[in-house]
Amino acid sequence: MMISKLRMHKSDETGDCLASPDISKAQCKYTPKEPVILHVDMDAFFASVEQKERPWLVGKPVVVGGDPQKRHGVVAAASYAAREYGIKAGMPLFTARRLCPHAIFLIGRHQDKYEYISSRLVRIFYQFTPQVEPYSIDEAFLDITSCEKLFGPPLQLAMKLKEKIKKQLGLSCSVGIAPNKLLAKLASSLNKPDGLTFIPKDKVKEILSPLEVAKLCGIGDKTAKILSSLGIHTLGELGSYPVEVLKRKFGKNGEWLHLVANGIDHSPVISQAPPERSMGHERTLPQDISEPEQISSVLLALCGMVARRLRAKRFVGGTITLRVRYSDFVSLTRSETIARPTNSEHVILKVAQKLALGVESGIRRVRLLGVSVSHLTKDGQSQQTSLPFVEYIEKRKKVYSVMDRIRDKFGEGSIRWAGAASFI
Ligand code: DCP
Ligand code: CA
Repeated sequence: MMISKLRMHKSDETGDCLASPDISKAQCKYTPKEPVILHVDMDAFFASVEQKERPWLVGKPVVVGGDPQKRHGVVAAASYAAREYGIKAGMPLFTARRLCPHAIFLIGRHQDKYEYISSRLVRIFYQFTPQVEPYSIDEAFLDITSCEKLFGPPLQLAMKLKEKIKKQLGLSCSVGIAPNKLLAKLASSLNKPDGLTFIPKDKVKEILSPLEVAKLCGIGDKTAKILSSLGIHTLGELGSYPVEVLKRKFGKNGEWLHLVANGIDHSPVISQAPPERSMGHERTLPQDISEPEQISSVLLALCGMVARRLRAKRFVGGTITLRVRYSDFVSLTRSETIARPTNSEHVILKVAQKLALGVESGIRRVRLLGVSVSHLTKDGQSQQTSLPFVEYIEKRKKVYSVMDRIRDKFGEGSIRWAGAASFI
């Protein structure tokens, strides 16, 4: 098996490889009860997603941000080739253009797409452990303390995870493994891109000491500046600085700075429920139907229920699936993916009706109908909508919200759209 860039830690001049390919040896240092935390961070996330879609951009300087023609707008993501020119996230786009005029500038307007990849990523994490804490759109902590029996030692698990992400999403990530979240996050940042770094408990001090204070998550530029004015530049210097002086200078944070500089962090991985894959409803009808109006009426009721569930969990879905079972028990499903994920029953209905036309549901007698929505992502992401429709969509959203509240209070059957089947 190919091991992807198992690199030595920069500070390790002895050649004692932290992420040793000799996994069994590295692994011996963990006793089963010690926490094993893994941090995953996708490499140049938005830029890599764009490169995956357009393979000819792979290896090229790619910058994702706002419109480069406009003077405002900043870099959201820069490919690693772009970073060689000094381009980094948060930099004004015109500066990035000056640094590398031949870079490919893409407008990052596809937040939904990135959210969708992110939700697929989270699903991959849950295949390894139920203890998953998504940290940002492209980062997560995984508590893999008890996963050895299923997936082997932590480094082996990490390699399997990296391979799975590569195979299923076509993207690379960097992984850090350590005894706590703080150190796992640090570890994943040490060998980017496509890195795999292991910080064993007995090397924490050695690894942390020479690093600049700002390398640690939570120590920003402002704090680093104040520390620098005290003559503290490295984590080694910070860790051995009198904690009382730090407390006087930083208040409560003084103690925290002392602890983290010594690699101490007891924060648990706060896992969330695994994301739902799809939401749907189906009904066996009281009698077989074939009239298009009857079918539409049932579909409207089903779409209303699905959309309500999506809204309740603040999801939108991009793929709509219709399931039909005929009176002769033959069943089939048809799906369509829409450009803008939705939780509107009217949008779902429109697609379901179109799909129903394609399965002769107006000709053959139908016994069961079902509608489901998959490719779920969280609602509320920026979706570009042409202006005339914004007002219309907002009005509709208000109606949905009022109907949802009425149903919350008086029950599901208390209100329904005119034309929706009442027996559902
Ligand atoms: N992002 C953004 N604006 C920023 C920073 C980030 O829109 N100022 C978006 C784009 C990034 C994504 O969030 O691709 C993830 O942010 P990261 O900080 O993890 O950066 P990258 O994944 O791009 O790069 P790295 O390989 O350094 O993690
Ligand atoms: Ca990242």
